Amino acid sequence: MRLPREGRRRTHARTTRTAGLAALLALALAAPVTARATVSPPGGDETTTQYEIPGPSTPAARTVIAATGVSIDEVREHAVVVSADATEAKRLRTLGYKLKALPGPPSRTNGLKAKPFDFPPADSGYHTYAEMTAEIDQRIAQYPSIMSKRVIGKSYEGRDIVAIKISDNVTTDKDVPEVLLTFHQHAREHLTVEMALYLLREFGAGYGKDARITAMVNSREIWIVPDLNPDGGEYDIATGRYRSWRKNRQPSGSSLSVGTDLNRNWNYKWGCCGGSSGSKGTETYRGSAPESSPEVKVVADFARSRVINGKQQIKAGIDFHTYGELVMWPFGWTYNATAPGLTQDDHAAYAAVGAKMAASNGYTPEQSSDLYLTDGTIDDYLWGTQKIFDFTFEMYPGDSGAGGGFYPPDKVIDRETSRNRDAVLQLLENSDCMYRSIGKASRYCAGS
Ligand code: NO5
Ligand code: ZN
Repeated sequence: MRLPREGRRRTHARTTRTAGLAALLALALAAPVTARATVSPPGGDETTTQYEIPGPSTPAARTVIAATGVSIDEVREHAVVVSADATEAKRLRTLGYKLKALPGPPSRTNGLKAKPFDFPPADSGYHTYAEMTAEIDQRIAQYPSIMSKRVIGKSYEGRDIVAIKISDNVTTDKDVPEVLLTFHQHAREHLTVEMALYLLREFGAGYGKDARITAMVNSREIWIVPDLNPDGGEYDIATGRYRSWRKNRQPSGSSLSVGTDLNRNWNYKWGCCGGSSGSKGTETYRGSAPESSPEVKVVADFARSRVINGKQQIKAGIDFHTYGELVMWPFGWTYNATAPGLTQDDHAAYAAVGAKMAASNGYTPEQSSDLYLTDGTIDDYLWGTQKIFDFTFEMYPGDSGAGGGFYPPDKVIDRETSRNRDAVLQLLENSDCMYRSIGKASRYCAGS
C-alpha cells in the first residue's frame, strides 16, 4: 500500500494495531482455506477461467449465454468474454458455443514470493481490507470537520461495512440532497476500492481550496460506501495469487457451493427475467431470496434509513465496477428504454446526465441492458423502489487486451481514478434536480 508522505507518521500506531488484527484474522482464515484446497469440493468454490466466445452480437444473444450462469466480463462487437467454471464451460459447449481459454490473471510477483492475504508485490499500490480501513481512518482524522464514518453492518464473515459521510457540519443531518457512492460489489474489481479512497483524498484536500468541491461539500451530503464485498475481496487475494472471484463468501444453504452475486440479490424484480441464475455455484447466482446476502441487506437498509418524513433524501448515486469504460443506467431487467416506473422524462434525464459524465471520462454511455439482461441489480432497485438516479460505472480498462482486465497494474490507479473526478462532480451538481438536464426543472423540481 502507498501512503502519502504526510500521512505516514500520523497512522503509525493505528497501522501497527491493524497489522496485529490482520495477522489474527489471517490465522483464523488460514485453516479453512488450506482445508478447502485439499478437499476441493465441487461447485462454487472452483476457480473460473476467462473464455472468448465468438458469435454473439446482440443483447438477446448475449443474454442466452449469460443464462448459463457465467458472468459476461466483456462485450465486443461479435464476441464476448465470460468467466466460467468447469460446469458452466461444459454447459456452453453442449449448447454449441466455441470457447477459447484466455490467459489467467497476471501473477505480478516481480520475481518475489507472493504473500498470502496481500496483493502481489508488483501491485502493492492496491489496498487490502486492513489497509483500506487504515486509510479511511487516517482521512477522518485529517478532515474531521467534513468527514465521519459509521459502521452500517457486517459482511457474512463479520467484517465491518462502513459508510463515510462527507459534508460541512458533518455531525448534523442537514436538509440537503444526498448522494450515494458504492464500490466493490464484485470481489475481483479491486480498482473500485481505489476509486473510493481517491474520492476521500480529493474531497478532503480540495475542501476550501477547489471551488466545485467546496460548493458540493457545503450543499450536499455525500455517502461513500467503499467496500460492499470485503469477504470476496480478501478471498480473491488470500493465496497471494489472484483468483478471479466475483461473489461474496456466503455458503449457499447446505450445499458446498459458495457465493451469491451481490449485484443480482437486490429486492426489485429479483430473478424476474433471465438476468441472473437460480443455480447455486454459478457466477451470477442470485441467492435464495432478495437480500439473502448480508452485504446487500446492510446497504439496502442503509438506503432505506435515509427516508426521512416519508421522503428519500438520496437523489442520485454511482455504483462502481470494472471493466469496460461504460456509464450505464436502468433498467437492466428489460431491453425497453421506458417501463412502468421509468417514464420518458426519467429516461431522458438519466441519458442526459449519463452522456455528460461519459463526455468527461471518455466512457461509453448506454442503458445497462444494451449489454445483456440483468435482474436484481442495485441500479434497478434504487431507481425502481426509491427513485434514486443510480448509475453504474464500469471503470478501466475498456477491454482485456492491454489493460489487464480485472487486474490492471497498480501504476494506473492514479490516472484511472482521477479520470472520474469530473463525472462525480457533475453527478453531485445535478443531484438537486436531475430533470434540469432536460430543461424540465420547473415541472419536476419546483419547491425542492
Ligand atoms: C455488471 C453490470 C452489467 C451491472 C453486472 O462485469 S460486471 O459484473 N461488473 N457488470 O453484470 O453486474
Ligand atoms: Zn461488477
